Amino acid sequence: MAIERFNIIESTLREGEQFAGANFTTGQKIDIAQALDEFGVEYIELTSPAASPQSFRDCRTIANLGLRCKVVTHVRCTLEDAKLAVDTGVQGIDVLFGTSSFLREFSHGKDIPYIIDSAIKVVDYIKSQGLEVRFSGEDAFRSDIEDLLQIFAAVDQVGVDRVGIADTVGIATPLQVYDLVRRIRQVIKPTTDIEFHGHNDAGCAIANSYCALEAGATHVDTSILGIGERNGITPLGGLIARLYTVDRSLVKKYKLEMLRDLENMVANMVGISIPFNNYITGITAFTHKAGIHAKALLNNPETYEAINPRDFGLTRYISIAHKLTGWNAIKARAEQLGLKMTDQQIKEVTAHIKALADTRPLTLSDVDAILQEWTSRGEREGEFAWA
Ligand code: HCA
Ligand code: CU
Repeated sequence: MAIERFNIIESTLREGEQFAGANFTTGQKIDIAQALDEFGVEYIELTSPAASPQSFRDCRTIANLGLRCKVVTHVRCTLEDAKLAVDTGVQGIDVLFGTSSFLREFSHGKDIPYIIDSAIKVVDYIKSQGLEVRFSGEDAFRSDIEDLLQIFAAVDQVGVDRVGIADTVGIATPLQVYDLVRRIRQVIKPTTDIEFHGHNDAGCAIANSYCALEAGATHVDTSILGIGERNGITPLGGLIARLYTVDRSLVKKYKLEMLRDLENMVANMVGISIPFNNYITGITAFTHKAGIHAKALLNNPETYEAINPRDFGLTRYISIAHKLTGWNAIKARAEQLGLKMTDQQIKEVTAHIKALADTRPLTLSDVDAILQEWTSRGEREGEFAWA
């Protein structure tokens, strides 16, 4: 199914606060909220105001910044939490109840009729306050599907805006996500939205989020660099990469050139560095190495690039200082340095560079120096050439 509309619920300030290294100050939260708003996410989700007195104050502060995006907060499914959330001035509330047998047995100990009853009361109350409300089943993929559908149908009846499924322990597969979203679609009104929240324990968070959208989900949760409980959730940049490579127009509503700065900012705040293989912003994400790749890339970058680095304000690199290099790349570098060399000379110097790289690691400066030296040698020889 083609993705027609979707919204990102950016949860760096909620799920991301649950990351082991995160301890955001109020100022840092404001910086993150403003940057995400400028980037263009549709929602930002904040830690429950019931979590601590400072969480309540921060929630109120951010809800009143006058951001363009919707500011929502996350709460347990109780009237007390919902009232506290309303008092902060947020525009929407994301309500959560554990629906899996694990959570029902080892966490809150409540049965399905009790869950339905509380869900209806809380959703009703939030709607009566004129706020947007979402009801989500925690650990949905280890919940009984019939139970889940029954709960969603019940909250749909009382006007919930969105139902959500959380892959809390990161076990779902893309096909399971697809199937569950389709089944939910059948029991709720066509106008009710569906949200997916996916953990990355088994490396499927991005694929699962994408499949949820393909199945008709309308909202996906992300965090910057994927930070969250354990190894986190769907990373904002990864979801963007997934959508961009399907259809660039899906992500043109975001300020893509801000992505790297956003990630650097949060990485610094939580004391991590951006992995080398990160989607789009990893240090090698646009570095091309093998001679064959470099040659084709010089003719047309799309040959080996699904993502144009310039759309993200980034640069591509061609790595030439190694044994896999090729003469086309070396020629391009010589031209860039303004050196005049014949194709024959380029081929000879390339052979020399490859042989040298077999004996020791080379840097770009080494290659540049070799090219300079080769050219001047050629010129000297030229001086003494006899006609
Ligand atoms: C958690 C809760 C949650 C909630 C997701 C949601 C999850 O484990 O702390 O509200 O949709 O993964 O179940 O993040
Ligand atoms: Cu989560």
